[in-house]
Formats: sequence, structure tokens, C-alpha cells
Amino acid sequence: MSFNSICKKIKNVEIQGAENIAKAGLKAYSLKPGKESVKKLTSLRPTEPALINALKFAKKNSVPSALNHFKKSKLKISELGAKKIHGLIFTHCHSSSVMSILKKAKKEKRNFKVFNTETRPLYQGHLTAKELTKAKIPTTMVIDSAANSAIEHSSLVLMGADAILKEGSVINKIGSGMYAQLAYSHKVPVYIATNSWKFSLKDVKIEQRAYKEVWKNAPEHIKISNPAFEKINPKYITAIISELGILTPKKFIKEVKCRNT
Ligand code: RUB
Repeated sequence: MSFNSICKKIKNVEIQGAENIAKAGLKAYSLKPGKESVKKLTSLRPTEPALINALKFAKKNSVPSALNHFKKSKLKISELGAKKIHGLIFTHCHSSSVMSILKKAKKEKRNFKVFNTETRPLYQGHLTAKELTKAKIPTTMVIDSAANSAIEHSSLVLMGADAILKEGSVINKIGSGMYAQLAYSHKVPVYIATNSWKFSLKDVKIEQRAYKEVWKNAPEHIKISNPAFEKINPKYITAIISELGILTPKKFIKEVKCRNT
């Protein structure tokens, strides 16, 4: 694949999920290193600090060592996260970090089932349902607006992250904030599975995507808003599962800042 075809696939969400985007960005950068490439790559999906952090690390060290960081971290995240898996798990969108935890839990023969959302408008939930079913994990997909009763009966909500901000809030697929708030109201714990490279000291722009993703042939003059992501308030988050451990948002921020100084 060429630099430009990787960029195109990232832009139109054929390559999706923060970590996959960061890894594809590293591949593209290795094909065409330089400042201009970094500028182009980081403009494609603006809500992605992992891509920015991975490129920074690769510039200083190397692309293989950045890829190795993701590989090692994923192993740790799946090992730590699998220990939390039991009963009914609710997830949203498609996160490779969440997938790795659920597959590890399956390997450990843990007893659990999954409810996942279809995730309009781009239906990343189809990817999740297909991947989990292929791994022989019992999975039921629900439409996004049917999540309340699924969450009410869940043992825990497990979602990924695109960004973690300095006050401890997490940015993930649109709907994540609402699901976390619902879980909180039902006293269901919320865990976020993520690599610590999603942390950003700077504020992160929420990507607005084309209205055509929501309604292809919408009549003229109809306004459609299509934010791709939203914030999850840290008060709804039980813990963040990362390569740094299973930590409350506050402790996660402390730890990540400590390591970066
Ligand atoms: C994907 C999404 C995922 C995070 C985390 O959104 O919100 O939950 O990116 O993924 P999109 P991972 O499909 O718009 O990219 O755990 O793989 O980094």
C-alpha cells in the first residue's frame, strides 16, 4: 500500500480505531518520512492523540520500536482486563483493546456473554459482532437506542478510548458518554481499555464528519450534525485498563504524567 492509499483508508474509516490508525500512520510514515507527512497524517482523524504520540516516538526512536510499544501494551491490557470479565459485558463501537480483553477472557474459559451496539452511522458494531462471533464468544447486537435494558442487566460496560484528557475525561465514539452515564445510574461499573499513548495534555478536537454518513440523500436545508466522538465524564469511569495497570482516571493521569516527565 502507498502513503496516499493509507491516508485515504484512514480518512474514510476503512482503517478504524485509534490504535489501528496509529499503526497504519506509522506504516505510512515509514514509506514517506518527513514533516509534511506528519502534518498530513495527523489531520486525517483529528481526535487521535495515539497517532500523534506514536509519530513523535517514531521520529525520536524508530517505527519498529513504536509498533513494539503497541504490541507489548496490548498483551498487558488483555491480561489485566480479562480478569474483570464475567457475566454480561456491554460494549460500544469497535475497539481492538476491548477485543483483545474479550478474546483473552475466552481463552481463559471465563463465563461471559456480550451485548454490543450497532454504532450508527458507520456500523462499527458489525465488526465487533463478527469478530466476537468468529471467536465463539456469545454476542447479541442491539440497536444503539436499545442500550438501556442491555446496560441495566450488564455486569460491566467495557469501551475503548480515542483520547484521555488531563482532567481524566475520556473521548470515545459518540454515544459513549451517554452509555457511561446510564451505567452509572444503574450502578454498573464502567471500564475503559486503552493504551496510555491516547493521553493528551492539549485539548482534543471532536471530529465532525460528513452529514451524508447519517442521511445520504437528505432533502436540502435539513441540518444534520455528525460528531464522531464524545467525552465521558471521569465520575462515570470506574477504572482505566492500560499497560500502566487498572487505575482510576485520577491515578492514571498521575502515573502517565510521572512517566512523561
Ligand atoms: C473507534 C472507537 C474506538 C477507539 C478505541 O472509532 O471509538 O473505541 O478508537 O479503539 P472509529 P482501539 O471507528 O471512528 O475510528 O482500542 O482499537 O484503539
